[in-house]
Amino acid sequence: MIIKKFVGKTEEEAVEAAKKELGEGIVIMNVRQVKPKGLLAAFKSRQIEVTVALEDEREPAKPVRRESGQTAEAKASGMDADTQKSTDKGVLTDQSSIEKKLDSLQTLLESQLKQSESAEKSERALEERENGEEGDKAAAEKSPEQEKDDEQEKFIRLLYNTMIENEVAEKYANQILEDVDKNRKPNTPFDYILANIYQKIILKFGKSDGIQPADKGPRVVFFIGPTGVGKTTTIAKLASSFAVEEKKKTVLLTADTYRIAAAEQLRTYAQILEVPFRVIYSLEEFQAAVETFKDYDYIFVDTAGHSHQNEEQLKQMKSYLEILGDKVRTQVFLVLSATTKYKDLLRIADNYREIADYQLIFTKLDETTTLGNLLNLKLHADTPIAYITYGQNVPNDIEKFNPQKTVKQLLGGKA
Ligand SMILES: Nc1nc2c(ncn2[C@@H]2O[C@H](COP(=O)(O)OP(=O)(O)OP(=O)(O)O)[C@@H](O)[C@H]2O)c(=O)[nH]1
Ligand SMILES: [Mg+2]
Repeated sequence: MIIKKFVGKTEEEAVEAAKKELGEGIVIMNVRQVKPKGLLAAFKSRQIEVTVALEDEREPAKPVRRESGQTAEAKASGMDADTQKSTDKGVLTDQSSIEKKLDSLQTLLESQLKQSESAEKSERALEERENGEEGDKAAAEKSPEQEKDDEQEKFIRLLYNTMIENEVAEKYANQILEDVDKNRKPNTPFDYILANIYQKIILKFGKSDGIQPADKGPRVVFFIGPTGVGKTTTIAKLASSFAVEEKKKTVLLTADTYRIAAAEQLRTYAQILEVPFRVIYSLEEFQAAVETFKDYDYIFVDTAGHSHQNEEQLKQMKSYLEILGDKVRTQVFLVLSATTKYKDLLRIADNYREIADYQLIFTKLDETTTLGNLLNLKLHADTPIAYITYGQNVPNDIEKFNPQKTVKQLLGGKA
């Protein structure tokens, strides 16, 4: 894994610089404001520092030979001897310490960054020395201390249990930790292990782009999903952001003609946002509406929530998704509630997969404290989470999905 920092006037600028150097595959680990340094600092504007990671095929940093009293890794990570002693004793293997560590993940990432650089340097130095002279071999072959190994294992088990408590599916928790477990060495500091796990999960979430403008013509965006998950409310939140904040030409359509109240709900939002609204009763009406609004930026389509087991309705929805053909750019979002049971979510995701490729939106994060299903569904459906919603307030309670907060929570950080 490559981890690197980039600085820019804005987050976008820093991310652009990162993409230029490392390619499109980067994942953002952390974003923070940095104060300019130096004599003229007061005259310089604040900058944004973005830490990015890129999974690569290279081997992880090799273990570093122990130096007197303090491991080279601990030294490299800027840990003083006392801190190291306390981690050796396993002080970190309780929840409150992990929370503290997670609160300062930026520092962890930094120490890991320094550490891998310094590990490479030490390794090179070691190779040079070994090539140059005999002896010293005994020290290089020093066996790992069992006690430390046990403490590390305890630490990893604690993280595993925390993930399971957060309802991360066992198979995914195992996948993540097995990898870390395999690569740890007796002198790997806990900080390094934790930062490594954090990064692994962030990379598993990957990146998502959310709703994107079409190159030409409108972007037709469908919202599908089970009853009552918050499709209509989510459309209102997003429409507000696009129509009001970004001043994009937006129109709301509803194909939900099963309940009069459902159409009225969206009509009311359209009136408040002062955007056009249509109820669609047939495929022909749908095509006509898309034609009418061909100069618009976004056409949001609300659909009827129904049981994902109702094949007739699923088929009908599929025909809506397909009727526009290749000429019109579409995007589909499967809206899921974070409060739905894991097994049901899997079935829903599978059934809707048959009608479209979708990205995910998770609603009602305010109604649950366990976010494991976000990771489970991302990995099961192999599709990004684009947005999360966390309340009934339109337009505020929505944001683009940012895995950093969720991953901290999955590892026992504060909500
Ligand atoms: N707590 C909470 N409630 C939400 C959230 N999003 C939507 N709701 C509520 O969930 C209920 C259902 O929301 P709708 O937007 O009507 O859901 P829908 O998916 O359109 O439902 P149908 O059209 O019946 O399939 C409403 O009371 C919303 O206020 C959320 O993020 N958190
Ligand atoms: Mg609805």
